[in-house]
Amino acid sequence: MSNHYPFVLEELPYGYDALEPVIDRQTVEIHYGKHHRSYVDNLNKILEGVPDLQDKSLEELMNSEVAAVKNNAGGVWNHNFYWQEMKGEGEGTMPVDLGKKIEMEFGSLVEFKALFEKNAIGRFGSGWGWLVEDSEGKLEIMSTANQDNPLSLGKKPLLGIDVWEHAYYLKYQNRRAEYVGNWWKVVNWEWVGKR
Ligand code: MN3
Repeated sequence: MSNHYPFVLEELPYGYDALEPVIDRQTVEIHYGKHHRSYVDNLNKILEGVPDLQDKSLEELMNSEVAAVKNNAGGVWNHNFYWQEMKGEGEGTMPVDLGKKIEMEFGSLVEFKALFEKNAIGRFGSGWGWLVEDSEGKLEIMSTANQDNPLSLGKKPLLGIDVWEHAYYLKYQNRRAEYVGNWWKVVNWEWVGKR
């Protein structure tokens, strides 16, 4: 995958209906095919006229002081991540190392999930809820607004849930909490553990 201009829409790692019933086919079609694609297209359109930025990586562009560059680059990165961290066949097996680390830092998997959900549900307006690792290897739950990303704060995302309404509105309408609660069923823990 090329990590500079022109950016391409990463292939969806499964079919549009693979995340059913947690995330319905139509939501994936629109979220991936329209929203995610727009971030890629908009970023390319902006960079077309700015040769200085054309050799910058997505991560570098996410730190841009130009809001449109930062927002669209973040939109591309965040959605690449979102599709990769999920899978269709139900909640994957938690890798032992990750499970131990979560237990050590949050008490138990149940307590971790409750905190993660509360944080994601409480994000005001559009944004993302995250599990991140800081520079000392400590886990932390946080959220960001819009398409901001923890990388810009020196924290590495391990898990991130899109809580923009477009991620859930067709199926859940205003019931963000229900979407967040169901979302665990499509988390690919093996993938998360590899990070
Ligand atoms: Mn989205």
